[in-house]
Amino acid sequence: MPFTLDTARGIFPDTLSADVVPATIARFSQLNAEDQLALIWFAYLEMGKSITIAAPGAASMTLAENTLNEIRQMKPLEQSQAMCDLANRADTPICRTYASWSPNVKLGFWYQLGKLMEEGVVAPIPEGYKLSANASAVLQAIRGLDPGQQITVLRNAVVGMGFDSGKVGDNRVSEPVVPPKDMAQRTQVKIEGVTNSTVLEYMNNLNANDFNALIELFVPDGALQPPFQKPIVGKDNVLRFFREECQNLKLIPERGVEEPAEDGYTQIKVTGKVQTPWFGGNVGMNIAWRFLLDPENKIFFVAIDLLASPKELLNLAR
Ligand code: 45D
Repeated sequence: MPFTLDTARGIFPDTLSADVVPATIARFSQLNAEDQLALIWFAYLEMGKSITIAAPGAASMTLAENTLNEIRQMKPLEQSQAMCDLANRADTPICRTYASWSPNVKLGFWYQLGKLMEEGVVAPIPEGYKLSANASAVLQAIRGLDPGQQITVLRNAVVGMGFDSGKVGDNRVSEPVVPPKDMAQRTQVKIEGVTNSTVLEYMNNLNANDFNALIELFVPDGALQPPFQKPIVGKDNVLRFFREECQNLKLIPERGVEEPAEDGYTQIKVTGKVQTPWFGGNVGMNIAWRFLLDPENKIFFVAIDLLASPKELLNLAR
């Protein structure tokens, strides 16, 4: 029987992903808005002691600038209300604008808001704010995660705020696409146990921001499944995702395994590290890529998983 998207998702079933991330987000979502904001504030302050976050690109700042100015001009109580509205996913003009932003614009907005809160320009979390018992427990759970999992929890918390993005039409706002790296600047990955040209080109093209070359490695109805998300299906959608959310990533694959699958397909699992431009070399996320290639060596499916533990980097079982 030929592969379907559903059966493809099940390749390398022994891969252990960091389920603690969606579990923590689910607990976080149950908290009231004040607790959510205070909890992120405390988590962010604590993490900031050991890992530094890079200032976002100027572009994402410009895109959020109008909304930031609007908030700046509010009275302190209104500022707190605007932030609570975001956490509550309320239907307000700001929450609708927020929903139209790509994840990086959302993160840039909060990065800036955090600075303004520190400077006292925007209403801070009240000094001595006491988290509820549940919120303290969630913060404690976050403390126990590794840095790659912590930043994923923060990112997913931020991305989930604002009005339901499915309900705001498709006036999407994202940073401009950077040109691909010059050929002379490009790096070539080496993966112990993997020589497949499509997989190597996937890594090299993504590292070079060469999304036009990258997308040609996929079959027309190919799919890509980011960590903790449903698959994105079809070349147009996958290309848009690359352009909106995948600029300046650094993929550092380490090892992998290739083996024939049914109907002339090939399944390949690769493990290694990924760095986000937000934290650079300070945070290496432990990642697995599970590729299913068709008989023409095109990508039918690839899943990207955030791994449960570093031990999983060595788990190449089929
Ligand atoms: O609420 O092969 C305050 C794909 C308090 C592509 C705050 C990939 C109040 C294919 C502190 C102000 C992309 C899938 C908030 C590979 C408040 C592929 C602010 C994987 C919110 C490999 C908080 C890529 C702030 C991966 C400013 C795995 C928080 C990328 C900032 C992962 C948090 C990237 C930031 C991650 C988090 C980035 C900047 C996890 C960034 C996380």
